[in-house]
Amino acid sequence: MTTTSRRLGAGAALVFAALAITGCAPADAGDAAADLAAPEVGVQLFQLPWTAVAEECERTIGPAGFGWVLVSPAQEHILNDAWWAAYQPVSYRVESRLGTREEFADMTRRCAEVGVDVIADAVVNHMTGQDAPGVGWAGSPYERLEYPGIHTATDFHDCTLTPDGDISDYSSREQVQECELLNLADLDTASPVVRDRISDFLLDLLDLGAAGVRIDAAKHMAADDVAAIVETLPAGTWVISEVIRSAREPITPEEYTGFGEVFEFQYARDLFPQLQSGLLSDPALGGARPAHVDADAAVVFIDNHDTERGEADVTAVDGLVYVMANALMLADDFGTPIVLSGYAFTDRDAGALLQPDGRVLPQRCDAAAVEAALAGVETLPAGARTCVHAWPAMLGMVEWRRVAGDAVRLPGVDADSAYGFEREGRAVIAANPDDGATTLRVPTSLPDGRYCDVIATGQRIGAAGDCGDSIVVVEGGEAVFDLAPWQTMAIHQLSPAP
Ligand code: ARE
Ligand code: CA
Repeated sequence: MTTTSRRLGAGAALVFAALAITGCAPADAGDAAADLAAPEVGVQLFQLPWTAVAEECERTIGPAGFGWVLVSPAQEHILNDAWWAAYQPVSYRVESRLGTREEFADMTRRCAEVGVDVIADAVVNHMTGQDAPGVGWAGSPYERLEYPGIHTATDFHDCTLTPDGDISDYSSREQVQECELLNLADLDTASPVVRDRISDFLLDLLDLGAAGVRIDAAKHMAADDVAAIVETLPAGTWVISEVIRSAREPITPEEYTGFGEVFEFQYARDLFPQLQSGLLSDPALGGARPAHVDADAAVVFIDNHDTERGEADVTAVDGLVYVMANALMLADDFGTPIVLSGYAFTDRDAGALLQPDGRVLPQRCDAAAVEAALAGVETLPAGARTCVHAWPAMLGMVEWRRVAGDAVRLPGVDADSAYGFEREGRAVIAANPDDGATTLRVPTSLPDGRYCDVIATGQRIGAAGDCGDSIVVVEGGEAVFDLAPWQTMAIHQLSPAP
């Protein structure tokens, strides 16, 4: 078992609980900040260059209290402007459109300095999906099943189960794991030579300062193969496997939880129908989740770079609904959440904006960029960053989650369309997935008073300014939320209005 122990620091949570019992927590927000639960929320910085990731860590992500970033693949890739070129590795050199090896190492160091781990996306199930010979970003030549000095034909599966060797039937375990995903040359991960090569690569990423890896297309490798590779990594390495759950398929995410965590795709799928029907309720959002991997193994998200371009019913272009979905996830007590921060697009294949030399343009999520995104992601020019991680709502909810710590999630209440719940004694959230305004009263043990809504105003701890009209009143054991259509509001112990 090499899973990490990096999640919510139990010690920090206990100190916080003691503070809360004295009843003086809201009084001195400055002191209390030290007692927040450990950073736990991640950000997927899709196709952002290493230099820009480092800056974002220092300027926004670290100070906001996020714990980790997931970056796009670092390997040398095919020459093609589409974003997905990154998922067709030509070699294991850390040299790509996103940056050099030195820049990668500098990024992990700078992020670590502000308390942010970097998780590298590792493409190890396959190499390129090209039938014609070519040359990679860093100059490495390749042809079909031949990667000089790296892999030769015997390192790959030779699938004869389908006419063209591509996966055609996901109900066949053998096809999914030994045939080609989208024509991508499928490595024989049972081979010791191949395993060693992959292991060396992952160790190199760790040497360069990555705290862990996302295993791309893990479903397409037998869990035993992935386990054998993971076993060669130092204890404590964080491993997150991408195994897209499907009730119609034999390979399950559960097979991959013995050596790490998995992305739980079912989490968002369960939430979307509730948002669309305007009827949020506990069964999908709280309590036991028989349809999900165990909370300890689950990395949860509203969308990722694939589902944003595919199955996700709610994405950044949906504004308030997207805020609601992410806020409910961040308020939840299930799994390790990650927020997606990518760029605007109309064409699914469109890559990030490039500089004349072909490198990805390092964009910054400064105040102007955030403001532009808040005005509506669908109005951004293609390629402009969505900066979701820097939206006030996300910043406010990251803090909300750290204040909530390990407090119990109490059963939700609803009235009309609105729904809300408390993390016992620490924090309350309410959402109104409907076209009409409404008022929701959520029972709470927060002291009576006026609280700032952190969804509207962002982080409150240490904030000097007032929060205008974005106020929720707690009186007589109830938090009274006046909710506009599709509004989400959230308050916590350390967000009393000044
Ligand atoms: C591109 C072209 C293809 C071409 C190929 C080779 O689009 O037409 O054949 O290149 O030249 C990404 C892009 C692909 C891209 C690929 C390689 O999404 O479009 O192909 O890079 O450049 C399955 C896998 C899952 C995978 C998804 C996309 O199980 O692992 O498909 N996700 C990861 C990454 C992707 C990436 C790859 C893997 C490849 O996150 O970004 O692809 O490295 C059901 C099943 C799922 C299945 C899903 C979609 O839900 O349950 O298992 O996901 O359908 O088919
Ligand atoms: Ca495979």
